[in-house]
Amino acid sequence: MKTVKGITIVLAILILSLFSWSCASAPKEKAAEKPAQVATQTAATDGFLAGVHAKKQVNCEACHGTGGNLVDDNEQPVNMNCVKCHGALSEVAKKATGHINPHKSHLGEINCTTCHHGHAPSQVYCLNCHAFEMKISAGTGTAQPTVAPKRPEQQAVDQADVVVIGAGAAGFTAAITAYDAGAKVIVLEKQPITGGNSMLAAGGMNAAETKYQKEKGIQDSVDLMIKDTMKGGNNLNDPELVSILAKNSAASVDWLTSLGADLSDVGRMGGASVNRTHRPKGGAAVGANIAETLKKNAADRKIDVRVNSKVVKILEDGKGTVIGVQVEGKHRGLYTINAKAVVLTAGGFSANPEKVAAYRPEFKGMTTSNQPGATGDGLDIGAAAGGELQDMKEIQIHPTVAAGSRILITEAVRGNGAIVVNQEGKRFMNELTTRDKASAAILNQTGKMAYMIFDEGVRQSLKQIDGYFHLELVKEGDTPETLAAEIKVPPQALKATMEAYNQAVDKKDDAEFKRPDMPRPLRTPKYFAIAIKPGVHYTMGGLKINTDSQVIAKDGKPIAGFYAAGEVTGGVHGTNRLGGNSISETITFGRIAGANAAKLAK
Ligand code: MEZ
Repeated sequence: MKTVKGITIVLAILILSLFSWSCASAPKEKAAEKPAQVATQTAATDGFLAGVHAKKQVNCEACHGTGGNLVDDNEQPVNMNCVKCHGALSEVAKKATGHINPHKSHLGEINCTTCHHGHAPSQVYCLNCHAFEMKISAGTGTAQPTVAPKRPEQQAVDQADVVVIGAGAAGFTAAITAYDAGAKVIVLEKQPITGGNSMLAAGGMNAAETKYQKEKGIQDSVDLMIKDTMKGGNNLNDPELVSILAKNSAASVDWLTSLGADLSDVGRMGGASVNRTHRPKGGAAVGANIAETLKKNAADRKIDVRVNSKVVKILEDGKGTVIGVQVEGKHRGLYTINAKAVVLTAGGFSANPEKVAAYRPEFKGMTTSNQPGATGDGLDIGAAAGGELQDMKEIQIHPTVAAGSRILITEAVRGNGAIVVNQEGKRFMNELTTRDKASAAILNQTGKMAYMIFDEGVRQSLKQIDGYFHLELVKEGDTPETLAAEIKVPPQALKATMEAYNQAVDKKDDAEFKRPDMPRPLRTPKYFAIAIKPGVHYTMGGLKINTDSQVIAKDGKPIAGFYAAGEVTGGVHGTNRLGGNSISETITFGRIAGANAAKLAK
């Protein structure tokens, strides 16, 4: 993993200074009887934040309140109290001085307790994917075995019309749609934050015949999107699902923009015949924009979203109808939610190396671009509830993950004009081919790696490239030769490659590699390179669904009360998903699943 050098982000200093700050605004509830277990844990975990607080005379009640309650799974009271004393995440971020600011990230406003823990070692959530040099206050020590809170003998059973499992784009979309159709909805997310992989989505959302394409004079059609998607998936896709994806794609863009998302920029992805990948203005990353939009809309509607809440079982009535879920809450423990419909939107398993290697031994040890929660538990509980799995061996390797990291270099960089060269400084593929072919070509090169090469023109065209500079993944040079020296490829070879490419752009004909779209030449200094290697990105297989997003059982019939959408399903993408079709799928099938679940619940 790459380390960002020269910047030691000493969170400890910040946190400790915050603690030494007089906590005058700490809730001054009358010191009622101390919750016995909390007191025991605080004493026993002196090194952790509870102990640090205790030394500053911030007592248990300041975080936990009175009356012996521990915390809810959203850790709401604790987080509210963190904010009361220390300020909101955005305010804390202003006090940081480091190059990388963990309080201001692409994860948005998240709970303080995502990283900071009272009774266990604190851990920086960013380090699940990044390798920053970060220290965190109360970050070390051995957690005491958790003292199970005293619970009533009989756990209360919660009630909902629709339970949604997984709070990525598909989950939020299903939840908002079901809520707007009048359903009482509960969303369950096992991670401490919402957003899933959707929040990391970079390049954009595919849609055909949209108002943004029309404004830009782009000639596209639903049929062409179907054709491209089927071809990209080597025709193993379920044609009915592909048809639903394409036919509803423009309406899904309209739905998202009506909620406040920005999808006004349109670019090209591999395997697409025309520009149909929608993203925010200036080429900003699509995921953060969509995730924030969906989260805000769920919050505005006061939808009950529970993090730290892992579904361990989907319940059925013995006659094959799904009737709810069993949940393991981080604090609440095991409990049940009765529901009239369950929508599974728990994502894929790219971040589960054992599962990936079990299906595809040749991918063992490969990095992944996915968030840590993408471990495939949703597939397991869906299959245990009777759902049929399909295409499980179809695992997508994204060609361009920054070498030695988990950071995806979006395909949009190539779409906007970057070329890919090997260590000999030569192009070796059509940069806009499909991911299966591009990854295979890179894995055939020296060191199984390559470099993405681009110029200032490409950089200016795509805002998300700034992030790669911020993460210090980019090498630069004033000329192709100086750039070549930086990345240790033969300077004359790189210069010749770039000149040949620029001539192909001028002639609008890439005779050698047949790249279909060359939006700009690479002639504007400076010149840039990012070292890349393929990494596990997406799992095309999953639960079989029909066009109503109902989960199909092994006997071929839909399971009553059970819906699924997004990466947890199989069939839409065949053997290879086209870039930009994932967000499209999550919104379109999330809307279908949410609407049908709400209809059933009425
Ligand atoms: O759909 C994707 O996976 C995507 C657009 C990824 C990317 O390269 O940005």
